[in-house]
Amino acid sequence: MENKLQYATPARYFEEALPLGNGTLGATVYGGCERERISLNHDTLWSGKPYQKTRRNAEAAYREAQRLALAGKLPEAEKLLEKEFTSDFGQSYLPAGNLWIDTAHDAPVTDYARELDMENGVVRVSYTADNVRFEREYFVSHPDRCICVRLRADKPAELTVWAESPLKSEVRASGSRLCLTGECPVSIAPSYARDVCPTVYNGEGIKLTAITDVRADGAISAENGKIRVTGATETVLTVCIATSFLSFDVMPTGDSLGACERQTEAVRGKSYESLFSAHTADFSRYYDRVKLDLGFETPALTTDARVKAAEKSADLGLAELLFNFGRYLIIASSREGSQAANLQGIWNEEMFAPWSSNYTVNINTEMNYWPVLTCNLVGFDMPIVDLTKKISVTGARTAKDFYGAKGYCAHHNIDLWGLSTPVGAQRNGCICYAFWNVSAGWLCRHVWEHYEYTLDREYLEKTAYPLMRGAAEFFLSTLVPYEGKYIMCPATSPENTFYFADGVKIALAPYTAMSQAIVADLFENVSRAADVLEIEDAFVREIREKLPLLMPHGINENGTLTEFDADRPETDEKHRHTSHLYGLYPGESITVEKTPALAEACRRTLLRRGDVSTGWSMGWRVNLWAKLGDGNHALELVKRQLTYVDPRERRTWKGGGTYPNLFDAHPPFQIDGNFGVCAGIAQMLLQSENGKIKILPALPDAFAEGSVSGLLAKGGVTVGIEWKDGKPTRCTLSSGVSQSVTLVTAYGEKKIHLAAAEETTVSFS
Ligand code: FUC
Repeated sequence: MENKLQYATPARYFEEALPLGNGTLGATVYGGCERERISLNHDTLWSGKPYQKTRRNAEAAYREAQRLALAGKLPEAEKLLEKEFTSDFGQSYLPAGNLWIDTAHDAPVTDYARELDMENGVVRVSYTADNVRFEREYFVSHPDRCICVRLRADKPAELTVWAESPLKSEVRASGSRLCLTGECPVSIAPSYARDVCPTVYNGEGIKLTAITDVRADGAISAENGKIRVTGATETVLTVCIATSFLSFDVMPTGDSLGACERQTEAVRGKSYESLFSAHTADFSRYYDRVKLDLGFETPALTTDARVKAAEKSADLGLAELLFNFGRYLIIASSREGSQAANLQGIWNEEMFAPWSSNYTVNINTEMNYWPVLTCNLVGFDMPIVDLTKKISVTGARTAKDFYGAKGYCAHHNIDLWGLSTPVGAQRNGCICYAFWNVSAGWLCRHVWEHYEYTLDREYLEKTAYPLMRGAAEFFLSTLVPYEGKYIMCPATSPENTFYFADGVKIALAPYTAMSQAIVADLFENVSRAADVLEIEDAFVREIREKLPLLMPHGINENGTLTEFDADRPETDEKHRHTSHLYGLYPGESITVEKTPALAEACRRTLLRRGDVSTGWSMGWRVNLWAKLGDGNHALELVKRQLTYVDPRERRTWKGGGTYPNLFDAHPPFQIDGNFGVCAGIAQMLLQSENGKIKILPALPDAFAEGSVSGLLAKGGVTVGIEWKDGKPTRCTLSSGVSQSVTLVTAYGEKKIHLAAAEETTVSFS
């Protein structure tokens, strides 16, 4: 079983260091001997304060752009939107700082080992120096809301603990405590637009307090802003972090110092052993829900060496490791009540992180949540539901101001404050990402799926349906009639462009496959939700009337799926986004059985786009191939995603792959690819849609024998599978409620009845 990441040297780069987290607090551990670095994060540490952008003439510009687009004047429509519709970029996710531990070793280090034990959420480092054996253990506790580090030496040793932060900050040491206080800028530019605004501190930004409390069996003293420990064989550091963030719509005036002090006191009253056991019991309870065994031998190599070696000879155990790492990262970065996992989950060391480490919702944020429910982590998806709630508030104003529309909408970027307006700041070419108004529809797929996996009617009625209804109302009030159908007009297909005329590249079309597919998906799900809730009103009637009238997919002359309104000449045949395939995955409208011609068009599209792409893009393609039932091609993509990326090339923008710490490389690091590939591997084994549970729907030939337990299918059915020679031998199913399900296997379809809370075993021979 592949449950560990292992290394023989300390990390030099972030992409070699090991991430720990409890959804809110993040710690990235380098494992240095002479000097240890632990970088610190808190998920509410962002630049900015509550804000809502608007543009005075936006609605008029939108209407005029719509008229121009319908008249075929696409470049004019695009320019107009660029100048009159886009507004400022959003705010950034910021680092809290670093905790440093200096030791007094001056001898060479031997017998070094560093590992991430994913089952328990623990990092361990051990080595020998000066004939002393050093052993360290690190974890981030959810029950006790703190970062813990225990440093042991088999002879009394000394160390110095200090901290610093790139924020406006100061550090004080007194007694056995180190207190870092800081302030976030109230405004900061994104990394790609540092020219557009300066970094501004005016006292209104979020405040931070991080208290490191030191206990040791030796002497502890505070000296020059640092804590010094001497003559100790055991030192325990606990770090509590609090911020003044209260809510996206309230000034951040919370008492971070008071909150942090209270938490520090609460932790102080507990022994290291009790902190450790509460943490491991909590973490492993979730991690152990799923067990995958693909039966491959684990080679005696460190994890980074394995990834490198896999380029020459396949190491398929890495697929199992990558799957488990995805589950590990969910538990560490997204817990009920935490902020949604952002572009880097919760792990970021930079003031100007790539793409502000914010929420890019034209694929990236949603991809973070693809594996959550199938991997039996119900509840860990709630942060994305909460994110949707946030934009249902800010996005109502955006819908009104920018579109004169009902309901709510958001565009391609969201931040802690619920940014919902189009960004781009009038930059040339910004429309390809900025003018994209269907994100609430995509987010609502997650809102709905929580119901599908839990059958929690109260959640559906009180939380999901109102959110889905608001998003659908926006679409109902913006759809326009066109050639006997309804379209969202104008529209883009995230970040792709086409040649409008010789040498004229544009992004704006009268409509696009993705916008149409997202609207159709939402309307379909609203209709299903209304059935469950027995709602039959004018709104539901309109949804059901318009659903069959939405402009459907088209197929190009070369057999690929049409991305824009027509068979437009591509500017980049290998483009990383596969937005037009939304209906295949994550949507469900295209399936090999129901819509074979469209499924074939998707297959041809994927072949044309090729396999080599950015990390997340390959992650998406694993899922798309799995949905097409082609496990072998899906596995090819997993192997590609395992391409070793040297951390020194973190900003080269060369092909995607995997860093030594298994973080996905766009490059640079983006966590979405980790979650995408995790979901894709799950989809090789289990898919559930339209009342059917598909067992091993896309098993690669190379995974001939194995077993998995604890996956979750829609309907809240826990599924275990054992297989041999590529075919299932045994399947176990259990559900909290009694229900009938249709099992689809290589042997055909079988209807079975599941009694509430009883395990049903189906054997195949
Ligand atoms: C989308 C993608 C980019 C990148 C960014 C964060 O804009 O097109 O490749 O992943 O999000």
